[in-house]
Amino acid sequence: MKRLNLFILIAALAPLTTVAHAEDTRQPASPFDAGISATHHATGKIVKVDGTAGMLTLAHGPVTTLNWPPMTMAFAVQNTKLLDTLSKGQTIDFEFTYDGSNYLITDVQ
Ligand SMILES: [Cu+2]
Repeated sequence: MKRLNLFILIAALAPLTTVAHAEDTRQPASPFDAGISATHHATGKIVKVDGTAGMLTLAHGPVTTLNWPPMTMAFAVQNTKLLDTLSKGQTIDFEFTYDGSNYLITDVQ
């Protein structure tokens, strides 16, 4: 019976390993899992504003809809004019989506 319980535990943990791997490569496990048109929400502190590249680097909190832990990463910004209103050290609530190649910020509150 113990052996069976261990097997069930391993089987239950296996999908988590897949999620962790997908997270490492910044690629969704599948379009369905990533919800290509889905909008995700998070809170983050601005680490870098790059107006030239149109990128925002954020130390963001967990993103439950993507099974993401807190991390620091760069996001593309859909409306780059937003970057003029943002500065390093600011904490923002933001929404983003995956456009097929980048995580793209679509709204900042
Ligand atoms: Cu991230």
